[in-house]
Amino acid sequence: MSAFSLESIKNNIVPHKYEDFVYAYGTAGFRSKAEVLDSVMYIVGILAALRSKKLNGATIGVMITASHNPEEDNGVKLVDPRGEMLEQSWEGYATKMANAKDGESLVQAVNEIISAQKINIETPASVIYGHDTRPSCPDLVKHLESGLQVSGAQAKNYGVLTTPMLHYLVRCLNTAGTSDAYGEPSAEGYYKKLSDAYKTAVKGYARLSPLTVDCANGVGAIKLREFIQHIPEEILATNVINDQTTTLGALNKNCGADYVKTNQRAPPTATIAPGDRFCSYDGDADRIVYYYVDKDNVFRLLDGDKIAGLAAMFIMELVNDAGIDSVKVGVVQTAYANGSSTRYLEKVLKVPVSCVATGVKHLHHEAEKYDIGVYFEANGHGTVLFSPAALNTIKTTEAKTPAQNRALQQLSALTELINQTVGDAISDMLLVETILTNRQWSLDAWDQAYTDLPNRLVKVVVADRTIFKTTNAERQVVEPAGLQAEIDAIVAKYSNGRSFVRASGTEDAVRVYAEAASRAETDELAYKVAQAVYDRGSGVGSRPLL
Ligand code: G16
Repeated sequence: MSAFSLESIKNNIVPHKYEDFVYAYGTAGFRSKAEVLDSVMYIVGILAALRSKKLNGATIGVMITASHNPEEDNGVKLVDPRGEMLEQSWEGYATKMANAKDGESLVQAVNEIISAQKINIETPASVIYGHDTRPSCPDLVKHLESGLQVSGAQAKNYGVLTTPMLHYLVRCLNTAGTSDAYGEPSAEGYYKKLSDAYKTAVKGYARLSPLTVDCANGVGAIKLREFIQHIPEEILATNVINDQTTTLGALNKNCGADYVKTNQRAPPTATIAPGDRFCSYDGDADRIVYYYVDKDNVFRLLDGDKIAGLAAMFIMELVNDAGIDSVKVGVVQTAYANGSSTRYLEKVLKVPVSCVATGVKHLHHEAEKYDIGVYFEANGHGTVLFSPAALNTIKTTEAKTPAQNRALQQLSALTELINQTVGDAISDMLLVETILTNRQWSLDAWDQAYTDLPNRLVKVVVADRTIFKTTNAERQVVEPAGLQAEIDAIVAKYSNGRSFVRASGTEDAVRVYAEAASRAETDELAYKVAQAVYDRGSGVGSRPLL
């Protein structure tokens, strides 16, 4: 390990691939075509070391992944000490460093951070990192390592990991030996924690029929296979599909959670019949959606909204049965949440619901405001957070009846089974399976909670997506001027119509969401709004047509 050296930082700078490419730390860190990321990896190594130094040497995580994006993309994000996303105020530093084109300006950006954050560069730095199965990862890792090296960070490579496993490891390392210890900082520790909790949570109930898991040809296939070694088949039966992690071009291609959610259909590789149970992970296994076909072979999606409803319902009942009504449950959604799901949560479950901007970091922070905060994006990204006070109540309440005792035990198992650092496909799958097993519900029974309004997502490519500015948790567009009034006028023509547009933080596109009373109306609404976006945003390629 070498020492932090501004001279080395300057001399080892990795040149930018294209002079005019502008980098931005977005919804989930830096994301773009892998070929432009060498220089970014180098500066992320330095930034991670600075972040660790700022936090007195706490371990910082770096994950190299582009998650649901195509295989040729890649990305990188930083994980803060408790396993949460990088503190937002540091995103600007990341962007500034990434856009420094020569050694001098990079050193200047680094010096600005050191002085603004009053960092003592003598403080040791600790960083761990991992990556998904993308072919571009090994080269990108080398550039990251070079950045860590010039910053004198103590670094450890955990190799191929799911994103949520990296978040878990960071939290474990930083809480080891404290009363808050999160678990054993290893893949084995993660598997054991989750599998032990699952065995407790389903004890005494008959196992459900096998669950087919589409792993998007990504890292989830490798890690799920390792994980299920820890649970006997009599307790959980899974069948892994789309596990071609070494086939070039296969990652996220016509499979995975994003494909299923966006296209509202099963992957073509899945043979699905009435009564079958399916779910899909995304490329780095931090999202999950469930689905089935009904008796008429019609595809039915159980997305993040449905998972939030199921989790909130179950947890609220357990809180009630445990007699700990002082523990308040809340749900956090984004504008993408189906209108029916919000109505179900507010009117049927009578649970408070907040709406925030897209991005797990926004949902996570909002969920921390509740004793038990359930947060899910409609795309299947989410988890449940238990506040320290809620954990303490669950741990210390003395049961007066066997039913109360059982509810407390179940809640306690959930606190172990749920990855509280970030959305986690494996952990969320166990949460859903726990609830369905406790209820002995089929996917169809779960789906009865409410009926989704038909909805549609359309991507529009425009000359410059950054001109699209939104407000009110992304539900209204402020710029380009006049676009919101046009959307309002279009929406007014459809019963139960709702639509909004926002620039993606992970892809070069503007996203259009629409929902309405019928499928035909929804599709028409989505395309009319997409055309308005294309016209006012200098659309690229052909104008969207239904
Ligand atoms: C990331 C974020 C999610 C977000 C998704 C799409 O997911 O972590 O919070 O919903 O991107 O974001 P956008 O609409 O801005 O492109 P993932 O699974 O790709 O990491």
